[in-house]
Amino acid sequence: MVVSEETQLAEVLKQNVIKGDVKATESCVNKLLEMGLSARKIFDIISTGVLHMGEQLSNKEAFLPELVVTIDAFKKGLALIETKLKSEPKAGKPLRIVIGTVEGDIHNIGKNLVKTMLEVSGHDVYDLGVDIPADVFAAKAQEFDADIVGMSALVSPGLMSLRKTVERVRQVRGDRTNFIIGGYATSPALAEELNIMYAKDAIDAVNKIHDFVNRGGA
Ligand code: B12
Repeated sequence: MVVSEETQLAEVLKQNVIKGDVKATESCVNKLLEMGLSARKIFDIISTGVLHMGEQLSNKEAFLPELVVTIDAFKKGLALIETKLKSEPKAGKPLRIVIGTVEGDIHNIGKNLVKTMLEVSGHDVYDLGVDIPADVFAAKAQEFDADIVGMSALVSPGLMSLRKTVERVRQVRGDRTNFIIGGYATSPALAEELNIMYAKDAIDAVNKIHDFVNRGGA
């Protein structure tokens, strides 16, 4: 099988992001742009690098400092394609999404990645930040006229707040707002129980929201 120069370079780019090699990441991104690869495809490659490192961290095959340098390389690569990304045509209907990490939880790396992925997919995202009480989610969902509220929950005590947020937002918004959850403390079973969406990672989040739109949601 002949592997194209583009495919080889894409793999090298992914590895450079994983290693957190900023200079090599920037050089690969520039080369791929010169070769005519779309900003969206380059974004997918650099994101895969971060997701890979995220998985390694979860499996205890890597440590937090390694993820930090990976994210730095990702951000530097992203900066080179950001303008082009925004101007490329997007697939599907854009939604209004409020995202945040639930009360009692300060983890934000995964949430930030999901936010970036949703934004580059054309959605209008309002990021509340971390440790967000249910009432704040509900007020912002109403003010922003959100189609979707996205909640990140990595610590188990945060699940009480997640449930409360679903309740509060439903009180204010009825069925005009749907939900998507993710993070270590969440699960497909919890999502099923609450009749909301679950995403295992940022790519899955974009796909689930795309499916939601195609099913006629929002
Ligand atoms: C990094 C980390 C930290 C960092 C956080 C830095 C930061 N700015 O976020 C620091 C060191 C500060 C930290 C602190 C703590 N942590 Co911590 N932390 C982690 C660790 C190792 C990795 C998380 C991470 O960033 N992964 C990389 C990202 C890319 O992956 P991700 O988070 O899974 O996100 C992806 C998906 O989950 C999904 N997703 C995530 N959010 C969302 C949201 C939406 C809307 C959607 C659709 C999808 C989605 O998409 C993301 C991108 O692909 C996890 C271990 C783990 N397995 O998760 C423990 C972990 C979450 N931490 C844990 C704990 C206990 C703590 C502390 C309480 C420790 C302490 N005693 O102080 C404190 C938290 C205090 C608090 N109240 O929040 C536990 C939680 C256990 C539990 N069941 O409660 C874990 C699971 C470690 C463990 N195995 O014990 N932590």
